[in-house]
Amino acid sequence: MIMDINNLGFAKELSDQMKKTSSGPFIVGRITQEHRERYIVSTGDQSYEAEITGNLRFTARSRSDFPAVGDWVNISVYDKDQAIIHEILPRRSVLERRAAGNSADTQIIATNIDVAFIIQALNNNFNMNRFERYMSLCYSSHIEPVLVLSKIDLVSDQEIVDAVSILKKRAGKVRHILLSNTTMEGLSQLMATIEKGMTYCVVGSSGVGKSTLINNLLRKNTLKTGEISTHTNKGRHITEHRELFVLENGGIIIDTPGMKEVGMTDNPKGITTAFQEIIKIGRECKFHNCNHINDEGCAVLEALDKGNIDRDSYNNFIKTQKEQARFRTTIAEKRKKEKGFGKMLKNYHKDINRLNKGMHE
Ligand SMILES: Nc1nc2c(ncn2[C@@H]2O[C@H](COP(=O)(O)OP(=O)(O)O)[C@@H](O)[C@H]2O)c(=O)[nH]1
Ligand SMILES: [Mg+2]
Ligand SMILES: [Zn+2]
Repeated sequence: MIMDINNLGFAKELSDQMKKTSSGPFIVGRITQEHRERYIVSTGDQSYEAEITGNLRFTARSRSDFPAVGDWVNISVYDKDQAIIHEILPRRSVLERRAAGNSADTQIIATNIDVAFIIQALNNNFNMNRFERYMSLCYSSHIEPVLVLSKIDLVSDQEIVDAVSILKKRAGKVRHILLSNTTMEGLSQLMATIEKGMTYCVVGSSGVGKSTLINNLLRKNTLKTGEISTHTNKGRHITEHRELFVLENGGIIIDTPGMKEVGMTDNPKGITTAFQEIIKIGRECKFHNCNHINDEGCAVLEALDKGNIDRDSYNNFIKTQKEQARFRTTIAEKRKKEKGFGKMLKNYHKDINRLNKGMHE
């Protein structure tokens, strides 16, 4: 296949955008890999090892100001296969989570994504609450979630039926696919959802079959796969990384490392969309700022009593919302501290100026 920039999903809207923003002798490429602030950028027909400019690094205020896999970037080439990244072009969508630990930062999973395949292995990893978390992250940024239940070859038919009934009850409108990377059941259904020029990513815990799925889609063993024991850390160690691939049918797909925590970001849109049934009923509550926990005249609690809202889903809704509120507090505190620090710096410079003046007088 002869490749050019269009094979990476380069769209007209982007080229229009570029005409407006870019200047200088740059060429545009897409980040296909990231290894600790070193990047691989592809222009379709060529790949470059790239670093960001000092200026980009210097003006970065948070981790999301650094390039991520999926980003469109302006680069300048200075050697056969070496380049400098000057600018990140505006992101059409960003899949991100709260950074692990107790930080006030978010971490980008991938950018410019149309569809996320959220994978859970049915034999030991199925968890509807976690699905709802991933769905919330997708809906925060116009990304369509597709729920994939993998390793169906390892479970009984009854287990499949039970899982699907939970999916239908709690995410009835969301597409789902039953998959085995071993028998290939469901692979053609998944392949059929992939369109030319659109960008997809696979997300989920470690060991659920993300890389195996991509190998199957590529029809070759490009990515290393294997069981990682999370308890003992023994066994074959797979260095997991983010990487973008172009499939034969023209779809673009990004592999991501396994995630242990799926922390909510501060964007409330995702949770509101993922739990829209609850939100809709909540419009009937007596008070418009009802928090649906113990308020008088709460339509959500009433629906819960009548069995019109799934109790597990409700509990997860309350939990993720609380977590989001806490995260927002953490961010607000951080900003306040930064502001305080900024003020201190200002005063410091004022003092220095005054001293300097005094010396000259
Ligand atoms: N039985 C079975 N094993 C699978 C399936 N998908 C992946 N595996 C195996 O599960 C292990 C982890 O797969 P991998 O793709 O590395 O998971 P990742 O961490 O999500 O990328 C490997 O040993 C795969 O061969 C599946 O559908 N059925
Ligand atoms: Mg993997
Ligand atoms: Zn209410």
